[in-house]
Amino acid sequence: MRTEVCIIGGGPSGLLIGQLLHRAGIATTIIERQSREHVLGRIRAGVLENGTCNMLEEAGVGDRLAREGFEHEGAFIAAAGRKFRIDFKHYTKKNVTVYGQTELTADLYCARDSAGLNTIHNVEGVILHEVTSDTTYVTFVKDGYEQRIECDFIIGCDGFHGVSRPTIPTGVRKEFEQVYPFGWLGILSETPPVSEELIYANHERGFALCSMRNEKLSRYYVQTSLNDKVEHWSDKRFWEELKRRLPEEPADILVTGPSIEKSIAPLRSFICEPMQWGKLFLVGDAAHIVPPTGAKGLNLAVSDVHYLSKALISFYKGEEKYMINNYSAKALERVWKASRFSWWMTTTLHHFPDYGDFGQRMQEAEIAYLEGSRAAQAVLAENYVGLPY
Ligand code: FAS
Ligand code: PHB
Repeated sequence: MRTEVCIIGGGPSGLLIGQLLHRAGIATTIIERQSREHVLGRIRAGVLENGTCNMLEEAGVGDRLAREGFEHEGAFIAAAGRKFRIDFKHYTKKNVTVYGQTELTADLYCARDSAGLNTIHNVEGVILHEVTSDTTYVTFVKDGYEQRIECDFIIGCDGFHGVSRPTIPTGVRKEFEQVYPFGWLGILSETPPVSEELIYANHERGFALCSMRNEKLSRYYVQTSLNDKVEHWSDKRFWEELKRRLPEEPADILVTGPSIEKSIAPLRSFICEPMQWGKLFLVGDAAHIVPPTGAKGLNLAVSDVHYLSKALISFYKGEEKYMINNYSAKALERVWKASRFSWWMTTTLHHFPDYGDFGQRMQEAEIAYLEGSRAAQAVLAENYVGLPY
């Protein structure tokens, strides 16, 4: 088969760029390793930047988000038994929106179905061929039969463990990585959120985060050690630990209940340069990973989509090739800045076993300075709502 743009990966990146290219009259085929149910069963990001909401609106999938998303004008930082609010709206005139990645992915699948676009699930053995030539193509196996897609361009939206990034030769790509000495244990519970806005809590026992999906569905996280396992954490143990890491007020009103999802995710910062090679472009987690402390992972994928969709649309209109040739440089500018913010939130709010007393005091001083400085709060706010594209 032949298409103009072959997209590897049917997660939020692949679906969103597929939708934007379709609306510009560009043909795409998405090939996805998992079933649609598997993709839609992932519980991941929860906070959308202002720019992400605008991009979903531009893609024609903003209606349910506008109806069901929760606008948040601020968030709390908790430490040393107290909490203080960062007023995003006051410093940036913008807010963020709480709307689960699962919902966003479902909206995008629905739009793709309505447009009758080609999405092939449960593929295996995806291989990218002749990526630096004008005859690039992708092969894969579906139901035991090898298939081939001829295309003009390939977009690698296949996440951190995908096949696209490794297609760029090791001599060409440079990878930057920081693995953090802890993970996040996250649970979803059908309980009312403990707070109307998110609480990011620093504690000597470890970081905790109180988030939500709606007024009846809460999302909580606690920092865990690297060798921790989900089976070590009963619901009872989780709730007791979460309460110990929160200030008295939220801890006393926390409504607990059975977890309906429980998982541990490792934390790393990772960036691959360049994000393009020949006819291959990397988007989202295929190119970079940020620790979720800054709520940037999904949002960075969307800004990559913004830059690349504009570049491809310009190319197919017969305009100059500058945008296509400059995609990686342009995307990486924002990727590094968002990575810095995610790293800063992570190193400021988590407990690092090897920090020692001095390191712990530096963290406390950083948070105390943030509490007392309008300038420091303005910096956090403008990064959290999302830097301009
Ligand atoms: P994705 O990983 O979402 O999608 C890649 C798709 O490619 C998948 O569907 C995969 O099945 C498919 N694929 C992989 N290899 C393939 C192959 N060889 N052939 C075909 N298809 C292939 N971000 C936040 O902002 N906040 C959070 O709280 C948060 N929590 C997270 C928790 C976990 C456990 C993980 C892994 C990530 C989390 N993230 C979070 C980040 C996450 O939201 C990503 O940034 C977001 O999913 C990026 O979307 P994609 O780039 O589409 O990658
Ligand atoms: C979430 O609701 O899943 C969430 C929110 C903010 C973060 C990370 C995760 O920084």
